[in-house]
Amino acid sequence: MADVKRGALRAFVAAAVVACASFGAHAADKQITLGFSQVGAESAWRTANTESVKSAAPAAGINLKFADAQQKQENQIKAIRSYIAQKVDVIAFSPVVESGWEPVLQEAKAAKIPVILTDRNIDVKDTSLYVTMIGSDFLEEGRRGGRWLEEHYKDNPGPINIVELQGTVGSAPANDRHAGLVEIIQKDPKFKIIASQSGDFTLAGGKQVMEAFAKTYAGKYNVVYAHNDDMALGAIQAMEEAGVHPGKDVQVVSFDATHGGFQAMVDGKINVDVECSPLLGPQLMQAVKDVVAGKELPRRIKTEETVFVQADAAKIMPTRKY
Ligand code: GZL
Repeated sequence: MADVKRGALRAFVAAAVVACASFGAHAADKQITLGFSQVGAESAWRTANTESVKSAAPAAGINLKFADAQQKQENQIKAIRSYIAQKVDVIAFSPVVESGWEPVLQEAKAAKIPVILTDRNIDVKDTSLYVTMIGSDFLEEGRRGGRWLEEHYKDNPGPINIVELQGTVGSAPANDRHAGLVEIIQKDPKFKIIASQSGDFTLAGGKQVMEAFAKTYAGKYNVVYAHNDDMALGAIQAMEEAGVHPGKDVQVVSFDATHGGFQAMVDGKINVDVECSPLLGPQLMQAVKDVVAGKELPRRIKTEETVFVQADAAKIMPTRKY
């Protein structure tokens, strides 16, 4: 009888050890499941970003659950809660705005599910709520736009009046592309932002805002500073309908350097396009694998980017990936 009891005890202990080993940790041979919440499909940049994430997951052997939030924070929060309930291995998301994430990220932390930010950052006191942020430095992007204006107008006494098409209100790229511009131009009083309004990163939004600006500030603005190519392309349509020649009568500064932005530079309608790479998928999948493997990750993984000007656009355009 004692042997039977010893055998049952040994079997129980072995089962308990296996169970403990896999609780919270990830059995080496089990496929990783990643829950990803995407902002939406508001721009060409976002489409390229989604494609990068969706193609990188299978290439990395990762099972991807993907949700499009139609640019609504409540939809992102719902998706994250759903991933927690499904007990995914890792959650990643591109936060539509910077604030309002503590409650749901506390729930992910309590569920021991690591969170990775991609593309946009969040404003939280407890930075343990996410493992790392993979994406661009929007403040530097804004500075790059400002420095181009500084150089372009260095021999012009001004005044140089700027109308600004801002991205989604409260989003990191909108906040920082504005702040980076201001950091540079505030050094020279000839520059003045005479109007700023959000076009929500969409072509329609950019056109609508620019139609109003073109009326209110007809003949009084020198620069359109658009936080992304989609809004710049909408603004170009509005300016042309108002009889203005974008890229000539008015300098157009844009961000993303998408195919549409490059084409507009080739057509002489955008003067400078500050690159912001959407191709974050491979870096994200590597970070997911590293987190699951228990590796230490840097708090910030920055994407390397540059600035493209009209004169180089035709030569470079065939080499672009998005
Ligand atoms: C930037 C990204 C922005 C792009 C827009 O990383 O969050 O959102 O600049 C996109 O085109 O809509």
